[in-house]
Amino acid sequence: MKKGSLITKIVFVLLLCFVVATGASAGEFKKEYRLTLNVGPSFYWGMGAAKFAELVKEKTKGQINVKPYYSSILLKGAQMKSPQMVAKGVIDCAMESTINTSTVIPEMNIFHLPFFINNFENLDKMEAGETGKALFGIMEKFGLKGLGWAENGFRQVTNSKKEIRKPEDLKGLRIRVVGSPLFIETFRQLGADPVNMNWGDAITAFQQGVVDGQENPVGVLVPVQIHNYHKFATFWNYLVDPLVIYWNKKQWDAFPKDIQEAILRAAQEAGQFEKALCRAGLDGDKSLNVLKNEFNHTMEVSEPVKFLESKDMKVTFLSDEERNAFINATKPLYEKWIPKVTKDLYEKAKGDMGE
Ligand code: X2X
Repeated sequence: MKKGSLITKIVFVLLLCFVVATGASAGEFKKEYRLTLNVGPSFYWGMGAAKFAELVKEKTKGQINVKPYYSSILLKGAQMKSPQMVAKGVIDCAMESTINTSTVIPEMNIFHLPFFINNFENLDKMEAGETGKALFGIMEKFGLKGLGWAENGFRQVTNSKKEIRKPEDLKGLRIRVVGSPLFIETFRQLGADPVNMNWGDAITAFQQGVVDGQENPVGVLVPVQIHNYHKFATFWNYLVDPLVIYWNKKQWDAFPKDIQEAILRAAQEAGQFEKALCRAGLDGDKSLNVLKNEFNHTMEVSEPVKFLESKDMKVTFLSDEERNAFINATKPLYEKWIPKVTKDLYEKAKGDMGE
């Protein structure tokens, strides 16, 4: 045999081995991993999901392709169903509000007890502390692997009728709330007339005046241009909904270690980015600086309160005394809801917050 042809043969065999090896590893993964979320791509939460998909691709060197499916399209709008669908493996993963996870995992309501958490510091401590650990443990039992936290934000109430400064101001107002019993009970307790509705139907309801008001954080209020429908906002930070990035556990457990690590890092980083979007202009310069220095991102609306005011909204902040009236009015709910979130988790949350 000529020397040249032997080298050609060796190169050919090596090439074949390479093709088989890479082909086999590409075949381990699905072409697309479907991620569900409840809002559209222009929301800060939607931008966070796009960031997660981008970072997963980058950190797994193109091996894992996550595609966000916005506006609960995979759930036909039924926003509370994401955990079941991901646990069953019908959908691969999610970036979802704790509210939308709470009918399946009631312990998530720890974030939604009215006037319990009150500020970003407390929330961060809970997520990083015993509360976060316990919640991820509960999710695992349900077939979901929690990867990291992001945020929708502290929720504020808006309406088209009048300024809200005291519980009596809510009397008779038709307020759209998400289909969670805790939200319905909270607004009933305050004397309002809560209307349970999926987010997918809410904008039409605002446009048509089917409801007088709603409650959501600035990461939703600004992109959705709530000022087109409502003239009054009360910034009362009454509760918060973090977002959880989670994956079907069975699928997750089958991923190789390096892929798991890469996706985890993507979830942490996307969470940090998305939180900063939602907090920008609400925590001094802190989040604006994170966006600028770590993500080279400039906010279109860097001062959400001023932005809403510039659109002729009346934005009301409550005095301590006014706030106390709401706290007292909603306190009776704790008796029923602490057992539902469990006393143990409630104590863990208080411990994390240093209370
Ligand atoms: O439905 C809502 O209000 C929203 C968009 O905030 C959630 O998905 C929890």
